[in-house]
Amino acid sequence: MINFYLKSIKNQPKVHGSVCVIGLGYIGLPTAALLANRGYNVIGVDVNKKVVDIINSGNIHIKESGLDTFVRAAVESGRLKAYTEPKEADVFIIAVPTPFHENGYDIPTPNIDYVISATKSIAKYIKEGNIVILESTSPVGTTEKVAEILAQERPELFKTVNSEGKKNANHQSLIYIAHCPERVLPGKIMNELVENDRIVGGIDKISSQKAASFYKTFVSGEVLITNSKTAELCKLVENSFRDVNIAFANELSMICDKYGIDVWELRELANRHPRVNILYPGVGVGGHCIAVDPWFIVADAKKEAKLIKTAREVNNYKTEWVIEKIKNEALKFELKNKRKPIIACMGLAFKPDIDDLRESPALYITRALKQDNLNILAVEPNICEYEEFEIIDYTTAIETADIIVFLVAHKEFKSLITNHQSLLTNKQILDFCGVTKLS
Ligand code: SAJ
Repeated sequence: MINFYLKSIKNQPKVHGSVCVIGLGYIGLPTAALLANRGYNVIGVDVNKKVVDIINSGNIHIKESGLDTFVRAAVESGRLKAYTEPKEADVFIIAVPTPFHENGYDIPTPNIDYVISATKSIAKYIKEGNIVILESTSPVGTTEKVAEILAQERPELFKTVNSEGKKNANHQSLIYIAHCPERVLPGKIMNELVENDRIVGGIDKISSQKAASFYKTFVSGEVLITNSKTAELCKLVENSFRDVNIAFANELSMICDKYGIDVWELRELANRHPRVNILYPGVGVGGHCIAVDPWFIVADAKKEAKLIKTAREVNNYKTEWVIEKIKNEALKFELKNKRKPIIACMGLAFKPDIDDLRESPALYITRALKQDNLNILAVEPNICEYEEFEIIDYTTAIETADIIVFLVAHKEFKSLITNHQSLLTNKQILDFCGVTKLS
């Protein structure tokens, strides 16, 4: 796909203009590289000088399939240059993190300080006719906040004008501001940036249209127009939908355990109903999106978002439940064998077949077991080294361990089950991710 996209660009209509991308992380850098390969002159901005230097040398500071090829091509073409300060451009894209506030809140509450400072940082470079797009996942109302800040910093760009440019009550600004949430799946970012449908919500109709025209120059999916608040909530709802459905699967797994029922068999059978589609239970929900975004709704709609909040709690509880299960099995082993077991923790990443450890429940579990003085062997086939644990090759770990705990359904583990069953004979297996059940 990547080489195909790079080659196919030559046949696409030429684009003109420049784009300034603020924040060169998991979304900003792939977007900047894609736009540069599409033909835009891209100014990539990051506050971290190290990141800027790495990118300008044609390299990358994050891992994502195909990203290295895109960035190298973009930098070599001279159309992607990174800086620590913004510059003038036709389009500004804000793709900075929106973490939680550190403390002082009973419910995890989004902190939009980076969005605010990014907005302030571009204010002096914005000119009449520019498009400002917020891509960061944001609580409802953030795009309007961006507009407010720009109006304070550059009031002359917010003169009330009508189509003839004369003062009237339409309150249109001379720039266009919209939210276009990123919706790409880590591991498939380069494909999904191009192929996914995009939602574009402007602070007014003309902003939506202008921003949508820009996305149509590099997105092959549909570009759908709405207002900024709907676009903001749409992104949060997509991830909450998934979280709620995973919570259902996780809750089922605990109910099944109580009755000694195999949840994987139950799931298969229930999913034969034409209108049932239960997701996979696991060790909890990780990554920087699904475990985070639902709180953006709950923090602001405390009374209304009861189901969304409960789903978050169920998914978090599932991780603690897994830890307790493993500890109980370790204790039983110790009572029987008069020594502590060696436990192989199979998988550290937050989901199968990636090396991303962000908010990973598998990593959290492995850490918790180690802190409880259990003998653990950390296995992660997608990572060679990790500061906290020695990473052990999975065949060695299986040979050495007494208890094998499958935390992530990596393809290596599935093939181990299929092709090397004998290695697992006489081992106690705890499978929390269905690796022994899924083909
Ligand atoms: N998981 C389960 N059971 C399942 C599916 C997933 O336990 O049946 C777990 C995974 O193991 C992982 C977590 O959920 O720990 C999240 O993984 P994921 O693959 O569902 O999603 P992410 O976090 O990698 O990416 C999501 C995507 N959102 C949706 O699918 C609705 C992606 O499209 C978003 O762009 C991304 O969040 C984001 O950036 O918001």
